[in-house]
Amino acid sequence: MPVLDKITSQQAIALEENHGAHNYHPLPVVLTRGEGVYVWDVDGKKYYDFLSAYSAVNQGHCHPKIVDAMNKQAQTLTLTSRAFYNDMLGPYEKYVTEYFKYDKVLPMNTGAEAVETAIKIARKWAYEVKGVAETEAQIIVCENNFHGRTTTVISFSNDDNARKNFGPFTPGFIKITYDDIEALENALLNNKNIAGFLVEPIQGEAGVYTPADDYMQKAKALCNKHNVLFMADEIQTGIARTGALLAVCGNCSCQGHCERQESYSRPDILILGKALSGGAYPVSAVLADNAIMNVIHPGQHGSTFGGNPVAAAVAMAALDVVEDENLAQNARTLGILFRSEINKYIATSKTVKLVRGRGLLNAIVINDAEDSTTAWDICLRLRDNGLLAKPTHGNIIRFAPPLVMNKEQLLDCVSIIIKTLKEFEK
Ligand code: IF1
Repeated sequence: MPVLDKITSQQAIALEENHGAHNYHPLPVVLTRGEGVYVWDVDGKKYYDFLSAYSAVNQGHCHPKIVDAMNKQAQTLTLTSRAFYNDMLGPYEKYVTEYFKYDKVLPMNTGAEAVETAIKIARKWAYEVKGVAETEAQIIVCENNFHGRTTTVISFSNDDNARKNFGPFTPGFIKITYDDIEALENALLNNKNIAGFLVEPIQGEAGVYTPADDYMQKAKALCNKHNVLFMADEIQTGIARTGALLAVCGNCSCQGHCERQESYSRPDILILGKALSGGAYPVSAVLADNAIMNVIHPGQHGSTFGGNPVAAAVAMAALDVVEDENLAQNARTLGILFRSEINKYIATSKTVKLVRGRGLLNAIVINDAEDSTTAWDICLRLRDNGLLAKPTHGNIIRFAPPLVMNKEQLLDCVSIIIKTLKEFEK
């Protein structure tokens, strides 16, 4: 069969089943097209996308400005490697460092690679600047974290499914309870070997677990006090998703650009991915100031594709869109509306325990055993009713639509969700 022939859902699913590794369990829907907040399946049925490719498509599917930048650059120059200079990387590096207010950026491709990069930078900083004895550096991480799938990153996961039979693991990580500032203080006390504290401002995979409003600020202050790098994994929470340019900004509406962020919770190492490209292309980045980033010298880190001209063009367009279309403010306003509408329903519901989140990164917790299939069954029914979402650990459904949604569309989605949930009330 020629690969470009139209195929049915059943054929597409069978092909993946037969020829692809079984490392995913997708919701049975086969998508062929996307535009803004919508996606269409191979039969032409239209859905609201309430996952946004795990918060990569914040700017909406196939945003014309991003697609245009990608097309133009793809026709001009796609890849030089870093063996030579190219005329897009420098302008992108200037753009992205000014955008997020850091001295330097190290460009990579996927989120996990950017986390690996941040870990390497933090360790090198610990040895060469802080003065930790070689091989002794430790990084503090949180329980129930999700930072990616590489062997080092899963070394400090506590998800059995993600770890089992993938060892031996990389040493040098200390795990503490999330959203527990005392636990962080205890881990920092009397330990001179800590290089950094790596943390998600909101834990996505753990079910959109949202910490206390002042957790990030307090963690940052403790890191400062103990000369430890505060490393924020904003791969999922960043780029306007939670109602501010960065989630470490908490409930402030500064879009990451204000004094409050500068003085309280500005990460020493900022890790970005996903929506840095609007979901058009794999683009990730690690940002830091010179005192930290300058520990990296030629030959010590890199990637064939990192910082390629297409990635540079796409990322600049994607970040332009975030500003042009005021996506942080929109996510903030619609998020408040979403949670208040869902909360009205929850007051009458036996099926849903609670809704939580910030901006347009939200989740509902289903009132059923953690290992029951209720959340999955609800997602199948949501699909039938024209809205795509995916369960996460422990009977939780994540709701994260593209940030280009408008109020009318959001209320339409709320009514689809409530109508569907009602079908599950006992
Ligand atoms: C999968 C979750 C989301 C991330 C944070 C790094 C990475 C991710 C905070 C790695 C990636 C994705 C990967 C995806 C599932 C998904 C996910 F459910 F696992 F937790 F988004 F919520 N840091 N998260 O969330 O980035 O290397 O994938 O580019 O299928 O593994 P990546």
